[in-house]
Amino acid sequence: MNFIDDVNFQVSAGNGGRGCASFRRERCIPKGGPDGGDGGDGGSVYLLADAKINTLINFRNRRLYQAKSGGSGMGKQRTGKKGEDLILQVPVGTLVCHADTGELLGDLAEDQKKICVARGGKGGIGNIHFKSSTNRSPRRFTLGDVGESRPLHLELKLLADVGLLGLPNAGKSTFMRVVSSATPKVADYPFTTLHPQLAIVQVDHRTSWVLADIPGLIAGASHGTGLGIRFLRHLSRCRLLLHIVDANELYLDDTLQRIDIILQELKYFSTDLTQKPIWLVLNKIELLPLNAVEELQQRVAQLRPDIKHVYTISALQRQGIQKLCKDIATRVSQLEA
Ligand SMILES: Nc1nc2c(ncn2[C@@H]2O[C@H](COP(=O)(O)OP(=O)(O)OP(=O)(O)O)[C@@H](O)[C@H]2O)c(=O)[nH]1
Ligand SMILES: [Mg+2]
Repeated sequence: MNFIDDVNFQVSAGNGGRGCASFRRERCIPKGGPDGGDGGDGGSVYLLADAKINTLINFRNRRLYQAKSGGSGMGKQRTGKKGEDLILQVPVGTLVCHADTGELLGDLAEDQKKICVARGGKGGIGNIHFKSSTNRSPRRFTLGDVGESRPLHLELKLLADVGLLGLPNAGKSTFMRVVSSATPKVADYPFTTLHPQLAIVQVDHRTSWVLADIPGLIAGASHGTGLGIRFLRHLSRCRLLLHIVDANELYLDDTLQRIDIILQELKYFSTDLTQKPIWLVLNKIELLPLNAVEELQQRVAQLRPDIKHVYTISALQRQGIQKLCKDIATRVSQLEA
């Protein structure tokens, strides 16, 4: 498994270094006065979104990430060294929550967005700052502040405009291959796709949209059958869902039950997903006998008048692809606006 989309770990910022109590001691300068410097600030822990990363797998094995503490202040008014910050790179689309309270701390939805998840402690104050007219030789100094520490829960929700849904073998990954330069694995057996993948679909030189392919769903997925429905979370930010159905199999069984299996699982996962526009895409139409495509379209229109958008394509033979991609681009830009 090289794709991980949720992890828990603790982050601890560095403590501030302690301030110094010291006095200037030099030949011919008696009572040189206090010269203890401040402690250095502790390093903070940051999360940085990086478009080159697409999984949280790097966080799988470690429970604690700690930034460096600040150095102690020293004599001759020298300030302690600042503790180094710790910057953890995460995929774009990572949601950051407090693991215990569930409070949302940030949404790293853009490349290079950075948030501080644990602030370093401030350095302590050296005795030089406590000098006053009534106390010329203070021995006072302060310890540095303790750095922040908190348990985090990171959850990746991929950022795509359009998400693919469907039973295994419907041709989702084939569709992705045909419309983009991505090369997801395609094969004639169920669950070829084991984790989500993103690709950019370039419609013309000015228009593009992002497509997400996720593993196929089967009946009972919401109860853990097959690969379950956990990957559906990656569709939660999509504007439009494409429900890909094997037209040949849909044609052979008289009911439209295949369509409902997916919609049912979607409902189990969250009603938010069922509120999204869902377009039905009947794939593999080149396998159907003559006139059967029309017959199937009529059957869908009759039995499921609620499905407003029905497209017929053959991903393998690239039929109907261009029109579908253009329509998607138009719809995505409308939904964006
Ligand atoms: N005849 C025909 N076969 C197709 C078409 N599109 C896909 N296939 C075949 O259907 C099989 C499954 O395709 P995939 O793209 O792997 O299907 P998937 O929906 O991604 O499947 P999972 O990843 O298992 O969920 C492959 O053998 C493809 O070659 C099509 O338009 N016509
Ligand atoms: Mg696939």
